[in-house]
Amino acid sequence: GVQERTLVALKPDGVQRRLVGDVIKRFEQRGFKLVGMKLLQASEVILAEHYHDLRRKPFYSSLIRYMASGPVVVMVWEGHNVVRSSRLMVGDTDSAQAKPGTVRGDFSVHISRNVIHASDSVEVAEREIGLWFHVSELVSWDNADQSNLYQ
Ligand code: YYY
Ligand code: MG
Repeated sequence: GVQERTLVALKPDGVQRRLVGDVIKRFEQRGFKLVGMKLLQASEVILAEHYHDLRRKPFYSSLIRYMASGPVVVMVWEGHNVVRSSRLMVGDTDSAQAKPGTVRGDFSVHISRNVIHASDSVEVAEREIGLWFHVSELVSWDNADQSNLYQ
């Protein structure tokens, strides 16, 4: 896609380990545009909606407990192909398989504490952004350096 948006979230372990700044830096340096961001304690209700497709998995209840164990930082990033690119920047779901240079490959060792979330498709991104953000919390603004990033 063209100018897509995606949801990226630092999970509670990522916040506890002071990785928020590093992750923001990676997305800024890549050339993506931050259009929404907040720190919050996620409720079980929003987490159940967020991970609805995984509700029958054996790891589901521990996943929800982990995600509710402390604050998360949720962000919306915009740019060319940002959904696919952010998945590549985040790395494999299983930290043990995640390549060095990815967030998970640089900062985590186990799938159950893999530091970060990123939407896995454009459709899912739209649903997740709508779940975590009010429309009024998203800001449209122009890159001053647009012509350095795009043709
Ligand atoms: O999108 P992504 O986060 O890479 O993986 P999902 O398959 O959507 O699973 C969401 C979340 O669940 C994953 O980031 C860690 C956790 N999880 C787990 O604890 N154990 C598994 N076997 C699979 C996923
Ligand atoms: Mg997923």
